[in-house]
Amino acid sequence: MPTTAPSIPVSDIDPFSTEFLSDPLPLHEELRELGPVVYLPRYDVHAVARYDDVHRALTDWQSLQSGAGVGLSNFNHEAPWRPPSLLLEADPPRHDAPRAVLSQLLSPRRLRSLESRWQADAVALVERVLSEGHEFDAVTSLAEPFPLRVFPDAVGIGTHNRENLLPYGDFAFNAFGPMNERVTDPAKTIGPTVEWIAAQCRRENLSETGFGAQIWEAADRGEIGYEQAPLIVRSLLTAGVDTTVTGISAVLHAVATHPDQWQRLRAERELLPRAFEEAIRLESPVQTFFRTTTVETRIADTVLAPERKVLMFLGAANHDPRRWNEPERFDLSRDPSGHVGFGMGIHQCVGQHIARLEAVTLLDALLDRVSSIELAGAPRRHLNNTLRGWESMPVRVVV
Ligand code: OVM
Repeated sequence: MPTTAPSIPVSDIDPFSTEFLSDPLPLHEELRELGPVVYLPRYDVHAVARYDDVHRALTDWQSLQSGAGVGLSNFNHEAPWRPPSLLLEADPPRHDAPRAVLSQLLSPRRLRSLESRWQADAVALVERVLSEGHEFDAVTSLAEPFPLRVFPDAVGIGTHNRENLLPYGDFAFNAFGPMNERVTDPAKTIGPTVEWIAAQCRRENLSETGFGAQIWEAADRGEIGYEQAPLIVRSLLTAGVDTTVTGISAVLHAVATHPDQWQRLRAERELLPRAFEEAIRLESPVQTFFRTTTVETRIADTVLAPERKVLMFLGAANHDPRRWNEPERFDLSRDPSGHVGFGMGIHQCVGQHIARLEAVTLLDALLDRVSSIELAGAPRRHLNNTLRGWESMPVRVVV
């Protein structure tokens, strides 16, 4: 009996183009509706955009590895732009010790000691911003300065040149995509920033009590090798700033455009963690990651050969109507748990508790003082090959 291989839908969509990144939602829908797996000949990769398939891909670390890189580049064939991350770009068993060190360090219990200082920092920042006026840019006045203040303090890096953290993270997230202008332009000048980051990771440049020093102490205890410690500190500095700036911007945009939800948060403060989670679902600050097949791998009805790159659309999965009712709505009545904005499985964001604490602490200080918040002008997107964030977000508040 003759058989025909089921044909895979093909799309010429470029998910890293300016056009796509400027308005991804209609193109996410197109990818979801073409089929569970869509071939993108432009990059010779297979795309997955439905919730169930993205969820399964994220949890199947045996067939879909991270060690060949979670960007377009396959580290088995191309040299990475920096030594690979021991967490993000590693598989078990090598992944597990660095992961265990960070997940203990960043556990909700260990973060409790930061709370009162961060609350004071949030109140000070909010009061200073409000004292200067009731119209301001929510990105440059709140979403950027708050993480840039509290997170490097917690890691224990010096105060000099901290502004390097944002362009470094921005570059690292762009570098998961193809070598387009978002990579090649900053590549010309990123060298000194990369060196500055490496210097911050050295033991002698870290304060004695921060996360950085505690990572080195894990090496003293033999939980990780000494050669691993600076790279694990580097993971905090790479993944810990632009992401939380983007997440805080996302929740600020959500409340500024949903006045009823702000009033509800004012009355029901216990909904704050859910508001953050729902904003992460809605906006999906990290839009995409790749995996690489280790063996012949079936996704839905498609069989992929080994060594193939699979592009997972976290943002599209978080808007899949098969999984979410009215996915485009910011809705504090829904249960957003199960979203894949922090990933899923063994690589699920190890810093999510610290991200949540930052966002909730800042919003709590704002809710105490601001009775309403709305956009005061058109917000402007910051385009990045992986992150979906804002450059600018003019807001008006009533105190
Ligand atoms: C890392 C890392 C982890 C998560 C995201 C990320 C640049 C980097 O371990 O360096 O994005």
